[in-house]
Amino acid sequence: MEDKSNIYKRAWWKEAIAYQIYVRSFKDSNNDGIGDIKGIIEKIPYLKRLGVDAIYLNPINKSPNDDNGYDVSDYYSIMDEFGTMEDFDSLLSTLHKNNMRLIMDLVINHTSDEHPWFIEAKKSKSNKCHDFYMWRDGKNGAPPNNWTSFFGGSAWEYNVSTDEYYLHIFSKKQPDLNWENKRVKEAVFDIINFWKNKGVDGFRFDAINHLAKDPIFKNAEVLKDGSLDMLPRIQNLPPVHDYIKEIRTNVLKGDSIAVIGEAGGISYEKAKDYTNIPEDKLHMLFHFDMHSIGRGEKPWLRIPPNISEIKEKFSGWSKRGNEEGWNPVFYSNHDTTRTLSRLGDTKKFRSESAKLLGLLQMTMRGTPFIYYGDEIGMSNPTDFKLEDYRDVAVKNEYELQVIKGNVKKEDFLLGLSYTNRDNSRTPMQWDKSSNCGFSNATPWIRPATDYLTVTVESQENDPDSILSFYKTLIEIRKNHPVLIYGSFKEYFKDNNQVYVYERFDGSDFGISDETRYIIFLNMKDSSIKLELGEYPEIDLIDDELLISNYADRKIYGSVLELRPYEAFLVALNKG
Ligand code: TEU
Ligand code: CA
Repeated sequence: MEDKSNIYKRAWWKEAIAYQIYVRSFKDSNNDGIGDIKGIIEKIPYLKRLGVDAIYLNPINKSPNDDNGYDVSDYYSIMDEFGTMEDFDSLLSTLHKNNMRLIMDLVINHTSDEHPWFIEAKKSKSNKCHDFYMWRDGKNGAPPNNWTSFFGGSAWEYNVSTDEYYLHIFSKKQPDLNWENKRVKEAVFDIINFWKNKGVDGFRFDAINHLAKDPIFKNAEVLKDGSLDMLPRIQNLPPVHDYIKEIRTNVLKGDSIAVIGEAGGISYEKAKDYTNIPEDKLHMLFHFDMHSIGRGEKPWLRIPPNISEIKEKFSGWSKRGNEEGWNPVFYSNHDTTRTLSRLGDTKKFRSESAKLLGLLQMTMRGTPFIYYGDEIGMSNPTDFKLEDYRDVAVKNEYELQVIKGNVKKEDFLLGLSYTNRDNSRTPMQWDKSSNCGFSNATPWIRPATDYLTVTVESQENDPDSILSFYKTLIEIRKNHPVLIYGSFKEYFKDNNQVYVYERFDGSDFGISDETRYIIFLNMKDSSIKLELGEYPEIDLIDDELLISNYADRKIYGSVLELRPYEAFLVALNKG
């Protein structure tokens, strides 16, 4: 019987407030229009004041930036645009001096096609690096099968020197590594060890669920049921768990270093396949649950956010038992659009809905990952033209969809404004100067449209701002560890407008706080009356209101009127 005690062990990565930084867009210290490591160092005091304990950086290794760092050409160095290894060492030591930590993004499913391994591999079939990648013969001059890339077009690229194709489930400049090859694993273990020995506190392994591809692919037969069937053959296959176990047992033993993986297509029901045995698996799993909320059946068709779906997902993750592993809590990152534009209201109730989203994130069971800019209510640009987009996926998809006449250009553009990743990659809005205080040079991507009004500068000293609200939320979470480790219970489950839940206990983790914390969220832009009578256990009388996004919130009586996007947290002092 394995030792279950470590499931109830407290850990820094369970208690941390994490903050994701898309380095390219955070702060440019040398005015080349691109964010960099020295820029992050400059902003550590800001992050410290916010209450951040750990920063998660998108990839910083050397890269030609076909996919903004997710195409690595040298794992042992820092991307030129982001600075030097000395800058990295200075960042890490400054973070550690501030009692903060660094989680690194490592891309181990594929390399850049400019990585030395691939430059060698494509030379000949007998080259020592050839089987680092996944090669197949074509069929009558066509690719081995009709698999497609996540970024549009075929998942196969022809290589003249060896008259064969290599697999790339992402861009053609991101050839997939062959994890069946022991030498690939050993090479990756060495990379992880290098950064671990430098003192990195955690790793987020990119696209880890894709490390294994299905044997069907070995026959390279054309798939009968079309390329959409491709996903089951390239994600979440059993060997992935063997590879994760090998990483854990060979290089990342124990729980002092956070081991996080990203896995599309997995939600709370199956996450335990990745996280339920701490010593062999991941500590946490990044999912894609919130990415498609609000999307119609075409990218340019939007539907109102499905509140019941949002509740089901967040509750599902929070209800996971300790034995299933730990959770991250987030709704946005660099692969989707801004949360406020997707789930909140940027027009009439910007402040209320941004604060509601913050309150939800800070009272869930799991580690909050604040995506840079969400703490000030940044939102999607509303006026991007085609030439303003930088995402590698846009160029391919535009060719395939518009040039080939399948989609009207205006629909394609509208679809980008609702779904493209660049919406959440605009420069951090520090102040209302010409480039948001991000840079004195023209930024690599245009600022969002609201950059003049939504800024750190305008909010940092405003006690009623979204930023101040996040700071208070973070303090409350840290001062009430039941909100971190406590159990989760939901009320009004079937109501598709309000989200009401309770956090309580936490004694499994040695917390002795009898207080019960009740969270009320009105997830829509209309008021609603809530009859508490059916839940006498939360009939509020003189309990303590810890935080509310409406200044005049009174809690009493058994009927609550919740105003648009009204959100508050009550401490029930009853035992
Ligand atoms: O994203 C992974 C990803 O996009 C796929 O896993 C897919 O979308 C998902 O499985 C759908 O179910 C990571 C990075 O976050 C992204 O920014 C990179 O572009 C991508 O990998 C390639 O490195
Ligand atoms: Ca720079």
